[in-house]
Amino acid sequence: MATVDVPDLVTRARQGQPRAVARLISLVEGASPQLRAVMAALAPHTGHAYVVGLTGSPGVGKSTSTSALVSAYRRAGKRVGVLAVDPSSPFSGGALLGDRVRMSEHASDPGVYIRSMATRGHLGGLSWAAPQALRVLDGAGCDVILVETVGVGQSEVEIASLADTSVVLLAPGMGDGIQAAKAGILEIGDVFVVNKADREGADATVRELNHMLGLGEARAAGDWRPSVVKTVAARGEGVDEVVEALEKHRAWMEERGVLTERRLRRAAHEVESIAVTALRERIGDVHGDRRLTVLAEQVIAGDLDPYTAADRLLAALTGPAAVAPE
Ligand SMILES: Nc1nc2c(ncn2[C@@H]2O[C@H](COP(=O)(O)OP(=O)(O)OP(=O)(O)O)[C@@H](O)[C@H]2O)c(=O)[nH]1
Ligand SMILES: [Mg+2]
Repeated sequence: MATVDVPDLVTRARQGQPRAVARLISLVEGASPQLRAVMAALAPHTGHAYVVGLTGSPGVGKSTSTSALVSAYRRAGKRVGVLAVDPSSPFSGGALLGDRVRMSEHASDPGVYIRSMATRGHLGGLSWAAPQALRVLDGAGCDVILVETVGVGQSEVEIASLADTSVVLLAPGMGDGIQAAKAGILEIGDVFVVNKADREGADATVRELNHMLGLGEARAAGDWRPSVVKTVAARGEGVDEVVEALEKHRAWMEERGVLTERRLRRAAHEVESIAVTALRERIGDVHGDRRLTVLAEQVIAGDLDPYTAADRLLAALTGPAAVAPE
């Protein structure tokens, strides 16, 4: 990949040039060595965006809801970023093509950035790349960032850990409530949306959901009681209520310092994941390294136990080359 003029690119991204934002996210996706400079330049401009994660079974209406939420936030004059993350695919584009079509009404709006990102095959995967893409969108001045995960499973829970507020979408008649309970999705939802409310069974799903949320561990007084909202995303119905529920949750978190707590946990996770990735890369380099061979020789000779050898290896890996914290 050609080297880029990082300060220039960051300046242009901050001015709201979509191509510059796209280029920065490509640097994230490509794990570019220039990322370090990008993140350093962006750091003073981050911390402003409100991050909302959207999860739910395939076809439940995540992209349609995301698009409707973009419209709602645009009406309120907010700059919006959309990140569609596909943890199961090594390619961006393909599986997300349909989403581009659904988002196409926003394609020419300069106040909206839409980006899909594949994270498989990445060292550290989702935990490594997605937060950095969020930083780019945040630094580019987005007020709200909507993160949709394509695919199911563990990634939903991971996305939840990326977001300030997590929205779980369900649809009537799919046994979705039960599925969600099984997948541990009930715990991560701050706001629940029963989409496709134009279909039969929406009220039953809302009841089922309210029941299951009530049955959960007795909530301490003052705990957040998740909102349940019915929508027909395809027609934009109920979307203002979703925005309202999101704002309510955000205000609740701000009042109690929960937002800061969540962001602290996220940043800690991000730092840890970068450190682990760096360490893993150095360990990778060490295969066939003379230092490792010498340690192995000492182990088979009985001169060294494997734990001490590992300690020495770690010390060698993190020692001279590493930058010690001040
Ligand atoms: N009847 C009805 N259909 C809807 C509604 N919202 C979305 N759909 C349709 O449901 C289908 C799937 O919607 P998407 O928004 O692509 O769902 P998704 O959750 O993003 O799907 P994946 O990204 O593939 O997991 C599309 O054909 C939508 O038009 C709704 O409120 N009612
Ligand atoms: Mg989708």
